[in-house]
Amino acid sequence: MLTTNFGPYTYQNPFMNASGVHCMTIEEMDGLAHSSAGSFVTKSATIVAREGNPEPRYIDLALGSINSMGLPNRGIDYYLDYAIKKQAEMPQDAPFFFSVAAMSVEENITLLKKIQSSAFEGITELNLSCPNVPGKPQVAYDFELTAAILKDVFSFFTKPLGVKLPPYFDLAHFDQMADILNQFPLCYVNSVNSVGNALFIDPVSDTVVIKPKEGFGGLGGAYIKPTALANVRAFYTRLKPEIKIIGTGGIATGQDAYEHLLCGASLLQIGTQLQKEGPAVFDRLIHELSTIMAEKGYQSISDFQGKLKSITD
Ligand code: RRO
Repeated sequence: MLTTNFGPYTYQNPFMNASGVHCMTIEEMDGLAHSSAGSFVTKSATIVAREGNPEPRYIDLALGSINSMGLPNRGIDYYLDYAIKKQAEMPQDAPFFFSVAAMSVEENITLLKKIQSSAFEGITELNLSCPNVPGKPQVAYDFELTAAILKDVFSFFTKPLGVKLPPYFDLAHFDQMADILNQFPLCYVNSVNSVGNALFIDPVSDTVVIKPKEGFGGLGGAYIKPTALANVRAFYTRLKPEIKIIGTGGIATGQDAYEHLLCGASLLQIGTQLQKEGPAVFDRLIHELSTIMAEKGYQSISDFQGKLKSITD
């Protein structure tokens, strides 16, 4: 019932982790591979392993989470070795996702050249939206830089590639970014990364709740669902149909998942709620989404995907 098509691929269900959650180590990634999730993505990798920012750097909140992890990861070789071994065990029409993030244009190119020349046959996600590295603005808020990077990348990269985007808040920005993305043979866009540089205050101690960047960090969870839905919908209605949408942001229930699919998402990533609940979240979401679909009389996701209704006279 929950089978979802994603370009040439078919997944058993649309649910997977959001990069950064439950995917730093081989043990965590294997945990996802053996869970009910339809797929998984690795933690964004850089060329050299990184410790990330000082702790506390992630905090669960009643309505979501705030984080400033600072791109901690084991380095690309760790994830690429794992991915190449693991892909042999996975169905060929449902490959998993390999995320990379860089501190510079040159590092982006080096990372993707490494993947291009490797035996990895899955899907690569280029994270253009890390909000938490001190002194490094998010690439995807710089439209010219984003276009230049994609031009460089597609001069040599021929494997399936998608981009992870931050939330945008202006229709003009949706238009501009969609114009850029439509010029490239992207397989998908993933909207959204966390809402960058939020600030949460502990009401008892009057202090910030995470240590890096004087408490500023990326917001996730229920706080950001309406923004995530807007971004999914805005790109679904602007991008060429070959570019699929992964919906990420504020999915904690079957209803949240249903809404992302209604806006046009093909796959759904769970960040904050996976961190709070662990991989059992996927069983619950599968059950809840199936129940909603049955109540509405839908047999498959394609029956309602993208079919959000407007109010007309
Ligand atoms: O590691 C992080 O601080 C981080 C990254 Br790379 C990202 O893309 N999104 C996020 O919320 N945190």
